[in-house]
Amino acid sequence: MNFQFHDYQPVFEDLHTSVVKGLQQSPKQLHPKFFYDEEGSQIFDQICEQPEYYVPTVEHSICETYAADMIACLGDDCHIIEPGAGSSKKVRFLLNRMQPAMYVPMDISAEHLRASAQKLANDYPRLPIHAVCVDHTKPYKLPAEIPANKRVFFYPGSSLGNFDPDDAIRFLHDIREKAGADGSLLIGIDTKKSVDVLNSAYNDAAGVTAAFNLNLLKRIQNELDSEVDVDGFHHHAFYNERQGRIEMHLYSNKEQTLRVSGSTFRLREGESIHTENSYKYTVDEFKALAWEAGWQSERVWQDERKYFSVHFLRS
Ligand code: AVJ
Repeated sequence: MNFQFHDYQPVFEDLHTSVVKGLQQSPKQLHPKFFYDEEGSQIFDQICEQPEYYVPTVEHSICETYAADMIACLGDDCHIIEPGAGSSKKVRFLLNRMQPAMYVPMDISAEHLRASAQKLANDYPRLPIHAVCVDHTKPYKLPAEIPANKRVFFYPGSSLGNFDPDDAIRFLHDIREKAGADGSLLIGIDTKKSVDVLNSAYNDAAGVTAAFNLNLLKRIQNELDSEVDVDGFHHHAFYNERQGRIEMHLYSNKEQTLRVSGSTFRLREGESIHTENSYKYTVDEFKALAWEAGWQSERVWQDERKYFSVHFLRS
C-alpha cells in the first residue's frame, strides 16, 4: 500500500450552535461550510456543470494549457500538499504529467478522504500518498513524515474567495509558515469581471445555485429540532462592487418566525439571511494580498477572457 492515513479527528463545529449564533446576529447569517452535506456536495457538483458557472471549466482549461509551465515552476521531487482536497480531482492534471515525491491531500471529511486517497493510490501506484484528516482552517501541524523541503501548496478552485481578506491573509500566512524557506504555492483565484457575468454565475437559469443555497434551510429543518418553512425563502446572489465580492442570500418571502430548538427568530418580509461571500481579486490585488502574507509572485496564468487566474508564488 502506497498510502498512509493520518487521522487528527477534527471536531465538526456543530450545526445547532452555529445556526443559533448566526441567526442571533444582525444581519442574520449562516456559515457556508454547512452547505456541504451529502446532498449539498452533489448539488455543488451540478453547479460546476452549469454553463453560467465558468469557474471550474476556465480553471481547468488554464491548467491544461499551461501545465508544462506550471510543472517547470514546481520542479522535480516536490511534495504537493492540498488543503481541502475533497476528491483530489484537480491535482490529476499534474500527476498525469509529472512524478512528485509525495502527495498530501488534506480534508475534514474522513470517509471521503480515505476513499479518494485509496482511488488515487490505485491510479498512481508509484506515488507516495499521506492523507491527513484535519480541519485546515484551525491550527494543526503536518505529520513528521512529510519532508520539510520542496513543499508546494496547491489550493485550486478559488476556495480562498470564501475568506474575508483579513482571514485570507492569515490563511496564506499560515501555509507560508508550513511551506518553509523553499516552499511555494499554486493557487486558483477568481478575478473581477463584468457584473453581468458574475451575477449570472451565481444565479444560474436552471436554479441549481438556488437549490444549493436553500439546502442549508433543509438541513436545519431535517437535522435540528426546528420549524423552518423552506418555501418561505428564495435565493438571490449579487455582486457587491464596493467589497469586491459575490454575496449569496436567502430572502424571506413574508413576515415569519423560525423555531430552532427552543429559540425563535423573527424575520420581516424581504429580510435576508447572508449565507456566503465569494471574493474576486484582480491579478494585482491578489499579488498584494499574498505579499502581505509573505509570498512573492513568480508567475500568473490566465484564460483569454481573463475570467480566472492561476498564481505561482514563492516564500
Ligand atoms: C467553492 C467557494 C469557490 O465561491 O464560487 C459556487 C462556492 N457558491 N456557487 C464559489 C459557490 C455558489 C464557490 N467556492
